[in-house]
Amino acid sequence: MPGASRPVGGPDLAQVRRVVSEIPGPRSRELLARQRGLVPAGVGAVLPVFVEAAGGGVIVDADGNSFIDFGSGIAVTTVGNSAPAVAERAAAQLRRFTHTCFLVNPYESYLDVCEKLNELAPIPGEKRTILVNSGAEAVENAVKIARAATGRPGIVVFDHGFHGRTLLTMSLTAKNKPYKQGFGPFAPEVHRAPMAYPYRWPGGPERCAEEAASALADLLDRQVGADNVAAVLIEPIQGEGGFIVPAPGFLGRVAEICRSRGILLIVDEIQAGIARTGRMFACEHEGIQPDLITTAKGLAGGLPLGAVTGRAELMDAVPAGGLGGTFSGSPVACEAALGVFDEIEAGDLLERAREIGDTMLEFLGDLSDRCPVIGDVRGRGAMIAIELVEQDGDRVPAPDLAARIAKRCHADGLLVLTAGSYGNVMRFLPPLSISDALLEEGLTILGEAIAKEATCAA
Ligand code: PLZ
Repeated sequence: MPGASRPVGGPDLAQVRRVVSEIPGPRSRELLARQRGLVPAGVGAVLPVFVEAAGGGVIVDADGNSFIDFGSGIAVTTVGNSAPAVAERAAAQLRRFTHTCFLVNPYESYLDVCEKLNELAPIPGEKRTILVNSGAEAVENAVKIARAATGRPGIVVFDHGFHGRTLLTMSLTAKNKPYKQGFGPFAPEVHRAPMAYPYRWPGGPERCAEEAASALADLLDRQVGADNVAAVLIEPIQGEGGFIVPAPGFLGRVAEICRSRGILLIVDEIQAGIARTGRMFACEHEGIQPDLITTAKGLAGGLPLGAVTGRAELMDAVPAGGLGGTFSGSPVACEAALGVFDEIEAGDLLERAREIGDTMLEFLGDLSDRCPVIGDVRGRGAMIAIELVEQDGDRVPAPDLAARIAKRCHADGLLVLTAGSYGNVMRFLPPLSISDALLEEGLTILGEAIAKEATCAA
C-alpha cells in the first residue's frame, strides 16, 4: 500500500519534542525548493517543515523532527490532529460515499451538524444553520443573509479585524499588507469603526469600552446612517489582529447599539469559537446574544467546513436557490464535525481549554513581570498572546523581536505563530489534546527564547 511506511498520527504519536536537524532540515529544504517551482510565491509558510504526522500536542516533519504544537494549524485542530472520533467517523464516511452535493441529494449528517450548532449557539429563539467550505465563505454568506433579511447594504467592521481573503472578506479585513495591497478595488458599503483595544486605547483601558461604543454609535448615526446598515460584524476576540480581547462590556454595548437601530449583529467565531476559549463560543464570556454567528476552523477537526447559524426568520429570508455550493457541507466534513462534538463532550475539553489558559496566563504573567518587552498578556482559554514592545519605548511595537523569538522557538522545536496589525504579537493556540508536560516544556522554551533576545530579570 503506498504510504504504508509513513508514521500514523493522532494521540498514539510519541508525545516528545525532538530536534534532529537544523530547521528546516535537508528533506524539508528539498521539498521547499520543489514547492518554489510549483506553487506561487504568494503562498507563504510560517515554518516550512513538511509534515509527516501530527497528533496530541506534536507535529512530526519529514526529517524526523517533532515540534510542540502551539498553533493547531491556526486554531483548527482544537480537539487534536487526527483525533480518534474525527478520524474514525470521517474514514467510515469515505467508505460509504464521498459526495452527492447536498443541493442534489441531502444526507442526515448535515442535519446533525446543524442541529448541534442550533442547540449550542447563544442566539435566542428558533435557529437555522447553513454549512459551507471555509471561514471566508461563512462570512460571505452571513453578509448575504443579513442584506437579504434587512434590505440594507452597509456592513460595519472594526479596526484590526480579519474576516478572510475573498474579495468581500478582504474588504472587511483591516490590515493592508499582505491581505489587500494590490488587490483592489474593494467591495463597497464596508465601514470601519475603532476596536475597543484596551492596551492601545488612547484614553486608557478604563474608558475604552465606553469611548469605543460612542465611536461606533457616531459612525452609524452621523456618517453612514443606521438605516443603511445591515449588520455590524465583529470577532469576539480578534484573531489575526493580535488576540485583542475587547474591553469588558464593549460587546454588550455593541449589541445594544445594534438592537436599538434595527441592525443585525454578526459575531465571527471562526478563530475563537468551538471550545477554543473554554466556552463553545467566545461571545458567551460577555453574555451577548448575536443574530448570526459564523464558525469554521475548529468545527471539523481539520476538514474544511464552515457554518452560519442564525435566527430562523433571518436565515429563511433568502429564497430557495440563493444559498449553497457544490461542496458545501461535505458528508466527510460533516462526520468529522460530529466527531469534534463527541471529542469535546467525552474529553471535557471546555474545562481543558480553561486549564490550558490558566497555565499559560500564570507563566506568561510571571514572565512579563520580569521582561519589560512583554507589554501585554491577554486572551482566554487556549487562545493566549503576548504583545512585544521596545524595551524603553512607550508601547512601541517590536515586530522584529517577535520574528526573532519565533525563529528561536522553531529552531528549538516549538511551533509558535505571530499575529497583530503591527506584527508584534506572539499567539499561542495549542490543541486541547496537548499534555501538561508538553505545554510546560513549550512555555519554558518560549521563556528561554525571550530571555536570549531581550533583557529579563532573573
Ligand atoms: N474570520 C476571525 O480568523 C481565518 C487566516 C490565515 P478561512 N484566519 C486565518 C490566512 O492567513 O489566510 C479567519 C478568521 C476569522 C475569517 C477567517 C477566514 O477563514 O477559512 O481562512 O477562509
